Amino acid sequence: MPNPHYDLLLKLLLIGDSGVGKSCLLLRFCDDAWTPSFITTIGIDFKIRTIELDGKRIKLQIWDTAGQERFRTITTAYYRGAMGILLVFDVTDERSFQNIRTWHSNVEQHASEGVSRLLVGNKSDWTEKRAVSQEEAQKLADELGIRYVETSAKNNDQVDDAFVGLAREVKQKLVESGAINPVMGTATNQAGGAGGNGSVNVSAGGQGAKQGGCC
Ligand SMILES: Nc1nc2c(ncn2[C@@H]2O[C@H](COP(=O)(O)OP(=O)(O)OP(=O)(O)O)[C@@H](O)[C@H]2O)c(=O)[nH]1
Ligand SMILES: [Mg+2]
Repeated sequence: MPNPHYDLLLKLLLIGDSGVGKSCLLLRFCDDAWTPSFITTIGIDFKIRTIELDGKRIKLQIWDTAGQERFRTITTAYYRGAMGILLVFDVTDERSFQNIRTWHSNVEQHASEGVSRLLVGNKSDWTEKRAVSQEEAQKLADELGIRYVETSAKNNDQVDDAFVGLAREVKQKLVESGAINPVMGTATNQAGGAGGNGSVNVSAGGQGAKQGGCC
């Protein structure tokens, strides 16, 4: 039966060191909210937002992982089902930038082949504390063959661009691979889901389709 609420379901994943602002980016994108307090993520969480792309309703299921090392086994299990991954660092924290190489090799090791990736430098509002230049970050992104976006969850700067841009890239790849047709009505094969509606089955780690939550 056709799903009346969306034409395509995409699963995105946020990874990066603890404290870089992954949960704040998600809170900003899904709820347009901001909090200065740091409540570290325990395990994994997710939020949903439906956007419109080329006249189609795209439901984004965005998984937010804990950056802390002790949750690494749980969080890595979610890489496989991701269609797009945001590798987030904090532009005021050099170490979080250096660790991007490790996060990227984890993606190479555990995510599905051909997954779309985006490098995100968060906290761009905090100019006086900046430790990583835009040029430096762009150079790394070029080396990894991915795009770079600088965001501020606090000031709501480029947050939509980051998530929507990645969703657009994922959708484009699905069209190019033939998993969905350009108008998303038919030819869904393994990426297809509900009633030939172009929905993508993105269940990961045995999680049910709840509206948000934690392991
Ligand atoms: N100035 C500034 N601070 C931010 C921004 N985004 C997040 N923060 C702050 O950074 C801290 C950590 O943010 P979180 O989103 O919880 O970090 P996280 O990456 O989810 O951390 P883990 O869940 O432990 O992996 C909080 O105190 C936020 O208020 C931003 O864009 N600008
Ligand atoms: Mg978090």
